[in-house]
Amino acid sequence: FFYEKALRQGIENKELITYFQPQICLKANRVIGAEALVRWLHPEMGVVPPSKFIGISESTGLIIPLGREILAQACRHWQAWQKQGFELERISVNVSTIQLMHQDFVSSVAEVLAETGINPAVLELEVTESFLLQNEQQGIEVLYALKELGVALSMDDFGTGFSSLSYLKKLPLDQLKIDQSFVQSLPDDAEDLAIVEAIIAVGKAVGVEVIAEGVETELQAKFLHDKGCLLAQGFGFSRPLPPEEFLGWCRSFN
Ligand code: G
Ligand code: G
Ligand code: MN
Ligand code: NA
Repeated sequence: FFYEKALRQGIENKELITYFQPQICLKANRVIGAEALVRWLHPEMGVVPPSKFIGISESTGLIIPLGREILAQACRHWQAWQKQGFELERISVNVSTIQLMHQDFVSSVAEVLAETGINPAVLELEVTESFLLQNEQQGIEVLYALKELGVALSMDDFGTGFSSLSYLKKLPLDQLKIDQSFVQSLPDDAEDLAIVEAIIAVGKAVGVEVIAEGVETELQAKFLHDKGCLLAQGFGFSRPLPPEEFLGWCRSFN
């Protein structure tokens, strides 16, 4: 069912939209950002999660127009919320390695920034370590070019890849995102606890902010805060929300 043609049509019919998961400052207990997460609002299937179509979008190249559309939607929603008096410090958008390594990626980000007129510092791009395995030198150059645009960079799924930590010295990162697999069993699992503490220490050592994802319980949030991880997102605060519900949720939380 989920073949190229269906997805292409879905993109053309504007069926692909972004949900937003709030990111919380644990110190202030306030929403400071949001991660944009794509959903396919299929006329017959209902809400289709990205796990069902990101793979095919990558193998067909459709991730290029789709990714650009998601980026533009995220920036437009940020602006709409700002107009309503709610100014998020940042909006995070996932970027797959195929997008990042595409020759036009940096210029497409620049175009979306120009089109929407948002402050580039508000936009954070989430990348994964896998680009380093493909073409490390090219990947590093792309990240520096993105930093020139003024956007922030986050390393998603941190700790799950096969890369050496030495890249932390080479890459212009602003944030490490602790993968939810390490957060899930906190604070009971001794290994996960050690890994999370180590990531927080690495973040401090290289001067990069750390955020935990997959935070589901109050105990996890308290534990992370006490260990010095001051940012979190997860079902414990909110699931990814449709854009029309996001602002209301943030207003009642803050
Ligand atoms: O929202 P959900 O938890 O189902 O997301 C599952 C996966 O899909 C995550 O790994 C996330 O990185 C990926 N994903 C979600 N939205 C996007 C997107 O807009 N672009 C890319 N490249 N990946 C996305
Ligand atoms: O790959 P990436 O880390 O971008 O994707 C985040 C994914 O994690 C999304 O699919 C999102 O819906 C999911 N997610 C977000 N918060 C939680 C959580 O608290 N628990 C679980 N199990 N999944 C979560
Ligand atoms: Mn992500
Ligand atoms: Na992740």
